[in-house]
Order: sequence, then structure tokens, then C-alpha cells
Amino acid sequence: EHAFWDTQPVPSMSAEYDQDTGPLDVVKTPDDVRADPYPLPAQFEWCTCDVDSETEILEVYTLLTENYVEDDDSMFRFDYSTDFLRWALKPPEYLRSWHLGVRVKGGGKLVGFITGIPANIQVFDKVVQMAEINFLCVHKKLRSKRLAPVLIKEITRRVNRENIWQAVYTAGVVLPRPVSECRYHHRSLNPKKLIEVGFSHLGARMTMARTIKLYKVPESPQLSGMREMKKEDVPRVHGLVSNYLKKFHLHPDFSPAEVEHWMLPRPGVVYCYVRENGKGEVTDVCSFYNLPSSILGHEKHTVLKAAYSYWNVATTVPLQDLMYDALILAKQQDFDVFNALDVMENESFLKELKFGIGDGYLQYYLYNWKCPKIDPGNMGLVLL
Ligand code: YNC
Ligand code: MG
Repeated sequence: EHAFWDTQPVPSMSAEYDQDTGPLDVVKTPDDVRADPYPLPAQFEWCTCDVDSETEILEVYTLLTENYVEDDDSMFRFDYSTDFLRWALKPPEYLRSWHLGVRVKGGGKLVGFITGIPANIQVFDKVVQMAEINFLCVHKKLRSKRLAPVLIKEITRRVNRENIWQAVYTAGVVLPRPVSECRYHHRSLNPKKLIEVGFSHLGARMTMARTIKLYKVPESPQLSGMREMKKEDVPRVHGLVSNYLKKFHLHPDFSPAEVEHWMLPRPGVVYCYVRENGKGEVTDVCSFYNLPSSILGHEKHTVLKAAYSYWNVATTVPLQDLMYDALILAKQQDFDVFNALDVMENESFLKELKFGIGDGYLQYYLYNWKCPKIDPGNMGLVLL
């Protein structure tokens, strides 16, 4: 079935673990790990991508924009911006050597990519140093040639050489074995465009005019004291987010520097708003990131502007009221759709705020870690 995955320290599809948590593999040290890169087919060579270089980030951008994740019907493809990629790949303590590329030999065209970033992830009662693996991509002309397993083995080697033995990643495909199976939900902000591009469909007995009215939101936030997060808010937001995430079986264990990196607003990349009460205290926070998709082969529209729900903590209002303001703020920023997974406490607002369920799942995986399966509502992690 899985010529590659069956050789890896991941649970088999049928495996169930109850109290038994920990590594699947024998415990090793970095010296046990081969020092030389895995061999590639003769036409190719490894490279470390320098995302600070304007030419190299553009090469990564082009590879991903033309070859990265599409929906099942090939109508849309993720279009991560260069600013977004730099943000995603340069958190505190990032390693340049984990930005791994494959080129045509002699410094030629970039045809493959995979990345890791460091993160401390708590799974049940244990905090584990992990790599978050993302942006696995092989050029369309080189598919089904078993390059992906080589990319995965080489990033694993580079991670293991840093004495890190676990990883977390998400994928649309089912592999051995998801730790959690989550689903996207979509809230229309610009229903006319979403219908024109085939993202959504006019409901039965619905006119365009009624649909537009159904999804209309106010011009400005409804809660008092909503404003953009600023640098001085970092300690308080770190406290709010860390305390909130403790509820979930799997969640990142953020440092203040990580909260600053992941949550401080960056134009066109990440949006974050806090609610400040009359006494100058920050009590609530919401955030979303900007991940557009290219619309493939449409004459009128070329990009779908999508906001993705990120870290949200409500302590003085219902989460639903906070997320209503998030929708309003996303609409102000001209997003066409607001997406949210069914993770954390998101189920509490999805229906009431008129989100519709997406097709397909987002599977969460752990590498070299056994633990019980986790329901979406007990997952406290969003990967980019
Ligand atoms: C996938 N998404 O099952 P078996 S998500 C992992 N994640 O192996 P080939 C995948 N494995 O079944 P192609 C995978 N997709 O025979 C496929 N596979 O055991 C497995 N798409 O390799 C697959 N990006 O090279 C099979 O396939 C083997 O040429 C087949 O390349 C695959 O970033 C791919 O969806 C995905 O660019 C690169 O289709 C290509 O098709 C592509 O013959 C569009 O590969 C973009 C896309 C994936 C987005 C993501 C997370 C990746 C996680 C990778 C696993 C990390 C493990 C932990 C490492 C660190 C460990 C430590 C410590
Ligand atoms: Mg291949």
C-alpha cells in the first residue's frame, strides 16, 4: 500500500494507543544519524533556499504558485505571497538548513521544496520539541517519480541532526495515521464573486439579492474597544493565548517572542485585533492570516482573497461575538471568504455565523509519536 510510509515511524492505520504515549522509534542521538545528504537522481542537487534573498524567495514563490496545493477539481491553487513565506519560515530560532530545495544540477531551476520550523508542542502531558513540516512540493513535470520520499527523508535527517526526533504536519491526503481529522468551514463575505468563480453555489430557492443580504455584515466592529494589536500587547496576549491553549490535548507552547512573531500584525500577511476595556486592559484577541488562491482559468477573476482563522481568545464576551467582529474586520480588508477549521472551540460559532462546511478533510499527523487520537475540538493547533 504505502511503500514509503510503511518504512517510517508512524502508527499503522489500525493502531490504537490509550495511555501509551511516546516515541515509536528507538531513541537515538545526532551521531547515530548519517552525516551526508541522501542521494538524489543524477539530474538533481540539494540546495538550502535563502528566503532573505529576493531572487531565491521569488523562485520558491514561483514553484509554489505554479505547483502547490489545489482543490480536488483543480479550480483553485494556494498563492502564498513572498512576505507570507518569509513570515512562515523565519520564526524565532528558525534554521536556514531546514529550508530545503531540489534544483536541476548546476544551480538550475528549483523543482522541489520542503520546510521545517522549530516548535515546542504539548501532546497530552508532555512538551515535545518538534519540527513543523510544511510546503512539500514537487514540480508538476516530476510527479510520481518518488522524489517526495527523498525530500521527506532528507528533511528528517536535517531535523534529527539537531537532536529533534518528532514532527507535526497537515495534509489533505490520508496517510498512516492521522492524529486528528479536521474540516474547513467557509463563511462567504463576497457571495457574488464566490458564486461567479464556482467556489459556492446559489442555494435552492435563493436569488443573488437574497444571498448578498444573507451574508451582509456591519461596516465596523460591534464590540467596544476593538483595535489592532501592537507591540506593547505582546506580554498580555502571550498570557491570554498560553492560558487558553492549555485546554487542548495538542497545542503549541509559545514563548513571548513566538507570540510576537505569529500575532503582531503584518500588512497583507497576518491581522490581529485586541479588545481593550475602559481601564486599558486587553481581555480578548482574534487573528487571521491572508492566504489567497489563484483562480484557475477564469476570464473575469484571477484571485480569491481568503482569510484563515488563527488564534482567538475570548474572556469577556462569547467567542461567537468576537468572531463576528473578526468577520467584519476581514470584510473591511476586502477578503472574499473567511475560513475556519473545526479545531479549538470553533464549533461554538460556525453555525450561528453562517459558515458552510467544506469538502474534504485536513488531516493532522505526528511523526515518531504514539498517542490516542484527538477530536477536532481538542486540537489547539493551526498550521499555515
Ligand atoms: C503528503 N502530502 O503517499 P507511499 S502537505 C506526505 N505528505 O508514499 P512521489 C505524501 N507524504 O504512499 P508526487 C504526501 N503526498 O508510497 C504524497 N505523499 O508510502 C507520499 N503536490 O511520492 C505518498 N503538497 O514523489 C507516497 O509523489 C509518496 O510526485 C509518493 O509528490 C508528492 O506540505 C507531492 O499537495 C505532495 O507537490 C510532493 O504531489 C506532490 O506526487 C505535490 O512519487 C502538490 O509520497 C502540493 C501538495 C503537500 C502539502 C505538506 C506537509 C508534508 C509532510 C511530509 C511528511 C513529513 C514527515 C516528518 C518529517 C520530519 C521528521 C522529523 C523528525
Ligand atoms: Mg516525484
